[in-house]
Amino acid sequence: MGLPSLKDVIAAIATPPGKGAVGIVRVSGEGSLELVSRLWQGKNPSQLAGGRFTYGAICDPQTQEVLDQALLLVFRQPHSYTGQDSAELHTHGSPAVLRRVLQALFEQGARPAQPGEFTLRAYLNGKMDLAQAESVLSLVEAESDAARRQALRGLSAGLSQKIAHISEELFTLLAHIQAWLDYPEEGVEPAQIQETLKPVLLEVQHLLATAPAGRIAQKGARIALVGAPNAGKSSLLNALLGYERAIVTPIPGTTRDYLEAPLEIAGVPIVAVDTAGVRETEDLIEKSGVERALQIAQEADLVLYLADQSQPRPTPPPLPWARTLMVATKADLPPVWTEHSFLRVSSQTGLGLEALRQQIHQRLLGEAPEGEIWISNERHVEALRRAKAHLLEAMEAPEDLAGVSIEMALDALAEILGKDVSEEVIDRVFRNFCVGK
Ligand SMILES: Nc1nc2c(ncn2[C@@H]2O[C@H](COP(=O)(O)OP(=O)(O)O)[C@@H](O)[C@H]2O)c(=O)[nH]1
Ligand SMILES: [Mg+2]
Repeated sequence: MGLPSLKDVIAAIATPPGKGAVGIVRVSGEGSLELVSRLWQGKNPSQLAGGRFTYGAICDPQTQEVLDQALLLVFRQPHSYTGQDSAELHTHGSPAVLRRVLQALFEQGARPAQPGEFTLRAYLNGKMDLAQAESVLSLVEAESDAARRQALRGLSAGLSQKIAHISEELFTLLAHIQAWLDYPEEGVEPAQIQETLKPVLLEVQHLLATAPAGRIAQKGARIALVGAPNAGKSSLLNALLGYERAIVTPIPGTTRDYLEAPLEIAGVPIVAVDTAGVRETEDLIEKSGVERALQIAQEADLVLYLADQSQPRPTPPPLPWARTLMVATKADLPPVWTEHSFLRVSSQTGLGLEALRQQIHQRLLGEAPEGEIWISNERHVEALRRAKAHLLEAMEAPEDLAGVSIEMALDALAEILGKDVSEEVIDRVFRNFCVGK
């Protein structure tokens, strides 16, 4: 099918559907200012300086009917988002106005923009690389402060610079290897190849290690609260939420199903799942609740295993222990047992709650230090994994073959920035954008 032409003038509504204070129609492409001028009553857009607003009215050129009073913002190539002459019409935020304005633009020869086509043009015109374009999408979709920060870091080329830096080292090494192949007497020692590759490999591994945290910052995490009946799960959920969401009773087996509640810990959107108490039971409803609880624990990003320290210690259920935090509840009551691996918490007095929040944050995002680039995009993860595999190959290979593996690692890294990628890859990236972005 091929990528859409860069030459056409494209137009789209850039603001979300529905009514709003302001609505924005975007236009971009060669001749877009001349096209807009045919609808514009006011200062001639073709004579307006880039980056300037002007006030006027939008008219239907055929009937001379005024469609709305509006602001017009003009950008001149290459100083625009797309790198082309572009304009934004800021109208009143009425769907009726926006539709009519768009219609009039189409009648004057603009065509509807495809999803993400403005950003696609920015990428194809060299205004940003593919990783930055993907950050635009991540930023639009960011639902937490952590996700916003990461997307913004990507947009300001944080990842791109890191990839460029790693690639440079590999190019230099490649040149040395080439020289050695041409003039064996003055080239690199085999050990030198490994020495140079080691830190590069570490950097790639370091980036890959941030992927789980990056994904959680972008999409949020699910935390399951699991434990025996009466362990204090519902009370802890309420304490974390700060309001009474779940029913708390002294009767074991109150929560027979599960319930979900959204909360935020250190800027990360979290869905906490309160589950049925885990115990041997003959009650059919409770039994399926218990099975479901263990299932939810298996699927959660993090499990809180709760055990009441004022009662004899229960037998722990089968849980994914590597991603389970152990919590000793009712710490305001005298302990029957103590165990260092358990964090002592009282939902009643709030004791240990802050420490628990910190531990949750640490477990979810701990691999990815604040202030660094986190990988959150599946395409980047996949390319980095390939780069890592090729670098490992290069470490093992005889020096005359190491170069081939290094070249393949470089290709994988270049894909992240969108150098020499297929149209299919580009298409897949931009398909997820909305129209008008
Ligand atoms: N003293 C004390 N009692 C608690 C605490 N947390 C829960 N409980 C009590 O333990 C009982 C069971 O609590 P609940 O949250 O319903 O446990 P769940 O069955 O695991 O959901 C209720 O009577 C709660 O009031 C706590 O931190 N301190
Ligand atoms: Mg409960």
